[in-house]
Amino acid sequence: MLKIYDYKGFPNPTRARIALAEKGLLDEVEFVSIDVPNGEHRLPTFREKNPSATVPVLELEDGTCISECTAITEYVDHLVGEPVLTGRSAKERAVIHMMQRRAEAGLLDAAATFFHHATPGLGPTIEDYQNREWGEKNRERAIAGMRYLDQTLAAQPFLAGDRFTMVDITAFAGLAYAGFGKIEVPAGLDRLTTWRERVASRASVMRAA
Ligand SMILES: N[C@@H](CCC(=O)N[C@@H](CS)C(=O)NCC(=O)O)C(=O)O
Repeated sequence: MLKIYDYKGFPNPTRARIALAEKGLLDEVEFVSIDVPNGEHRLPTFREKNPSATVPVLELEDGTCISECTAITEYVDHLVGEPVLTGRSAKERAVIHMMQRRAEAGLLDAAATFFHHATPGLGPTIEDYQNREWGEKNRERAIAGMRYLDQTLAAQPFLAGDRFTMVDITAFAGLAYAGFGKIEVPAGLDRLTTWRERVASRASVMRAA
């Protein structure tokens, strides 16, 4: 059986759970909880699975460990058919990966950096280095990311085009991370707000989040 090491409710673990739920695989996976707030992910036993010491990690039956939500999503997307989250044609796959990186770097990672550097984050044991100025800079980056994604939705219903993809999962988790740090979505980003409501009402998201 596939295993996922994660911490339920945290934004990146939620990405993997939504991808699994979209593919109808949520019940095919054994979830192992890693106590991130108390630093279990930094122990040598966990670093053997993921040297970056982050969750989620997918462990295959042969013991291969896959970290990074994009990689986990690629894996589960190739296991079973619909819906396709990472694209079919060369063009679709390229656009999805481009937009995925924009949503990740420009929103999710920026919001995470704000949370870890400019707020108490996960507490003094985990936040052993904080740079408030860098954290604050990343609040601006996250808000710029929101504005960019809002603009993208002027021309299309989902962030990589006509269909729901892993980009939507990443950006949805990015907004959740922004919420953790109390970064508000600026007023007037109505496309982003209605897109978020649409994504939140998907059965997969309701099951996974
Ligand atoms: N790029 C990674 C990010 C994973 C990540 O940062 N996960 C957070 C939980 S949401 C974590 O494990 N944080 C541990 C820490 O900050 O020490 C991915 O896509 O999986």
